[in-house]
Amino acid sequence: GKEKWPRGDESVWKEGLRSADEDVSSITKSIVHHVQTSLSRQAYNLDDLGAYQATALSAKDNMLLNWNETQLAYTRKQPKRAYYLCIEYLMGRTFDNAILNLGLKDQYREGIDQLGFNLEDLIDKERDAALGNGGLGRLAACYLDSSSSQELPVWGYSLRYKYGIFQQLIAPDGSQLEAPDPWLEHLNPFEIPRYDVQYEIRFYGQSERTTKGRAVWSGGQEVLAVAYDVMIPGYGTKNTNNLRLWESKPKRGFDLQSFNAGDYERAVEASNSAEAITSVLYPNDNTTFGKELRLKQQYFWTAASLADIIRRFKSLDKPFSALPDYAAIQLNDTHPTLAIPELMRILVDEEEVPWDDAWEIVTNTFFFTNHTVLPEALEKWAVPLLEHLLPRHLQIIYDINLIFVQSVEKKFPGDRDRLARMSLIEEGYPKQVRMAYLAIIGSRKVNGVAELHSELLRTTICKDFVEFFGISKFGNVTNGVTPRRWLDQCNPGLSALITETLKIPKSEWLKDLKKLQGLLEYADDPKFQKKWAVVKQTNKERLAHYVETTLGVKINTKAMFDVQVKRLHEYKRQTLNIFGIIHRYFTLKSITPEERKKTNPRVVFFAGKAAPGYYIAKLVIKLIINVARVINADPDTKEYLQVYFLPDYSVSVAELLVPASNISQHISTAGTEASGTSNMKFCLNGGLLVGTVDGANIEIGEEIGDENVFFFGHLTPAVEDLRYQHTYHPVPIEQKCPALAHVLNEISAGKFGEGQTYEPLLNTVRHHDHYLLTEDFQSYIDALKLVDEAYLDQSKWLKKSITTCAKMGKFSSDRAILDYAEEYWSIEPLTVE
Ligand code: GL7
Repeated sequence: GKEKWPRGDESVWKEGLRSADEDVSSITKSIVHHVQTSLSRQAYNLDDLGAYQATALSAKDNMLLNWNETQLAYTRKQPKRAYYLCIEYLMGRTFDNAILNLGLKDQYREGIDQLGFNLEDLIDKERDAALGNGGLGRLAACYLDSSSSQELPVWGYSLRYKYGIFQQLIAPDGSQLEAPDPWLEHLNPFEIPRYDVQYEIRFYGQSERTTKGRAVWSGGQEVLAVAYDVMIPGYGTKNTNNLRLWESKPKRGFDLQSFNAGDYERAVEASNSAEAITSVLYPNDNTTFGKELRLKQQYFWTAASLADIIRRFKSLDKPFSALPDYAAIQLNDTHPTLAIPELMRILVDEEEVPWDDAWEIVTNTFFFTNHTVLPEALEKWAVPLLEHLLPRHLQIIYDINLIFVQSVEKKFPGDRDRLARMSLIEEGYPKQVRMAYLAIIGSRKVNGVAELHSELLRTTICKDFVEFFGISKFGNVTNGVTPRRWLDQCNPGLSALITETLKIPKSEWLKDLKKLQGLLEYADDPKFQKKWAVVKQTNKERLAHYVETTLGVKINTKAMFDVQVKRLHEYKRQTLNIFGIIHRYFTLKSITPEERKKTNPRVVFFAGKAAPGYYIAKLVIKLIINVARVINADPDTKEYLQVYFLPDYSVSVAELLVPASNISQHISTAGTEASGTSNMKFCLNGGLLVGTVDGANIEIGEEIGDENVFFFGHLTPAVEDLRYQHTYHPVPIEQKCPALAHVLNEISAGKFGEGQTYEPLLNTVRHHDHYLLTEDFQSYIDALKLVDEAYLDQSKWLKKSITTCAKMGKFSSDRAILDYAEEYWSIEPLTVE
């Protein structure tokens, strides 16, 4: 029998219930209260950091009320839920976004003002939650914002890394240095520890098969997973979803036996190894790093998340066959693929569900998104490592494979090559488990992240699986970005201008981004264009101010701002950009001062981190910085060309860069960038795009009109042929592309510092040229020339800029998350009253 609740006198309880602080005076009261109690500080004697913390705690209280009501509604109404498993979430800052989504920013500004502080200063005190590398992690963060805003019951699951992505420092010689990111040093006001939500996670040990395909897994090491919850407030709704992060802890504080024997080091060894699991985010983007600790992270996170999901499902008192009616689990890339054998283990070994029934449940519960076709990013785990760390899971993977391969043989009798190609186990020394294949066969549906990418998946990596399962299993959901953070929050000037022009409340177009189309009728209007230009100029000045305070340089804000910010990767071709800059510099030097005056002044910004072990990517950073040094100091050209590398790129730095761009560059070799998402952010803020016919650039062109995009370069179908040519019929670079050859020679000759340093980088272009710089360089230069010409006619340019923004509606992450909800997960919105 359930207890009656509340205990005691209900009216006393009710009187104690807190309601939201929505007016200025309750907000200031709450802030002062937190100063006195939570921070234990003298109320009158407070610095910005303290004021930020108290204010953030008051915002958190407001979110908590909504969070509680949302979770209660989910528990009561028992809707089908979706769980988004992503090993990284690049959240950035929370406070500003929270008060915007709560609709309380004006009230907070006024309250902060009354207390003698400035809201923007306090916002700047927050450290980014940088638990991700790049696009993949930021996409996950946008999807959480959209799931709450669209009132969809979605929870995220990930790891609570003690250290996020490293902090990037630049040494005097231009090298990247890495420093730790101890982001939890100060109190994190936005997380709620859940010491009562804990699971034991096993590693190593032995697995003994028993009967009916079951086994008993025992021994080894047991580690505790402790939950921390992060609230995800929706925009203009009470719905507040949850991001649950797991922290690893030793099951026992220390080993008492060793401790009593005086061996203190030994006593804490196991506890250190348990804590190591969630210590640090792996800093690789689009490449695998096959280390045991990474595999431990993956299993720790998926096992804890599944245990949590299953516990919640069991409280519903339904048969296991109903799991797919109550839960959809999204595998974001292959990192959580161990969830598939783990759910089989839970169902078969622990719940005694027959194997075939269990497999039916599994393959109706999981969904898999692939985020890249780069071969170096496709995860494979060595069989001996898996066997050592997760002996039971390896058995299960072998059993899944046996049954699968038999069914392939049945459909395509005698096709040995096909069996070898499709097997989950890749032969070799050592044998390896192909995680993408496991994810494909264990999921209900598979998708890519832009039209071109999804098509490439169907015709390459998934080809055999399309022939086996049929085409309908392989879909596409083009990525999106949240217009709350990436327009309203980062570009308040533009947001206000849009609202004033559309004559509808902000909340309407921010949740239905196609409404931006209403701007089209003003695209030619000189008055509107003027206002549009003023907003851009203000954003450029804001960025210039940031650069001045961080790098100590003054920037010409009248020049065109050209931005390329993203992880350093050969396929993204920051090299093309810096070589193009050198080419432009030489051209400027070769003309008369009078001719120079007629050119279009340009300031180029780079930012981005290189994986610490990625030698060539680090060389590119060094080259950019040393080229910038020479060019920025040259009195002949400095008025016409300036180059800056902004260190330590982050979500917060992106929020300054994105609104300030006139053009941004997305110039990957065709067929390599699965989607890209910053391309969407720049265009949404009225920046024009210089890009290759790749990833989501293509769909952006389709939406806004190809005449508004500066496309260049070879198309995807040509790439493979060209690579073949480069390997078997190489043509010297001097012949293929003399302009580029000249640039490389000048670098070699020491024009930008010791030429020898850059040889390994230059050789990647001279030989093989896998990313086809020599093939695309000339058309890239031509495209930039068109940019210069177009920029001369400001009225035409502004029309392009306005049109671009107006037609970006498709790229809201609201559209993307609704696609997933309807076409994949079969979940429905649930409004919290
Ligand atoms: C990525 C893709 O490289 C990027 O193009 C895409 O926009 C993003 C989100 O789908 O996923 N894949 C990947 O491994 N990383 C990405 O950013 C790190």
